[in-house]
Amino acid sequence: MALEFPDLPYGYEALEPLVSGTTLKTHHGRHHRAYVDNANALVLGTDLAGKTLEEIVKRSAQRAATDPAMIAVFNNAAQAWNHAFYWRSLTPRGGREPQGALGRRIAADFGGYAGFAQAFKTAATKLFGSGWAWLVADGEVLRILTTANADTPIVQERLAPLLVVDVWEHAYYLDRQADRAAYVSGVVNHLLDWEFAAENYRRAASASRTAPATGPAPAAAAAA
Ligand code: MN3
Repeated sequence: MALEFPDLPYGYEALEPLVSGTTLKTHHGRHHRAYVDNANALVLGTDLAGKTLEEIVKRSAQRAATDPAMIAVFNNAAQAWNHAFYWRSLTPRGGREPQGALGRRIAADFGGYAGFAQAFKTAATKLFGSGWAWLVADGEVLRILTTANADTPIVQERLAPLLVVDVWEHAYYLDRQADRAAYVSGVVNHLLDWEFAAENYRRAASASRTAPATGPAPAAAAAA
């Protein structure tokens, strides 16, 4: 079965004025769709055809070191996964601070929500070139992480993404031109979906409680 191109979870104009309908139509309808179409075309006739998107991302990441053809599979499949997660990380009803267990964890790890927001904005704004800014659960601890290009934390077994913000220029250039900081501030202050993050955090926390003890972190994770 081919990979599905998911609908946006809200209308194209739902995030205005912070993210315009024009941006969302292009970003979702052209960029995200192209990643899904390319991934489908690239796995056709290979043993990755029919696998889930997450499996294709993980297997192509593992094989890319020895099989250069897997680099394009990874780039397109990972971008398809990252974009689907990004749409769900945003909501027109955002702007409320995280509550409950996730809110307490953020207070513990970042010295309060304001500390988190400032650190996240700085990381997202300063990331050089194209990429993504993530809030991830790393075992019991929360971390802010940036990845370049299509890279995604789901290839690291111990990391569970909670939220992501796309900082490729196509995410903001039509609205903000070169002012990435304004886009990032608007998203963090008004559009992050903390209920989605809390759901991801609950799932990650219960998985880490039931998981067997693991060995040392892989080198890639330690360097990230
Ligand atoms: Mn994008």
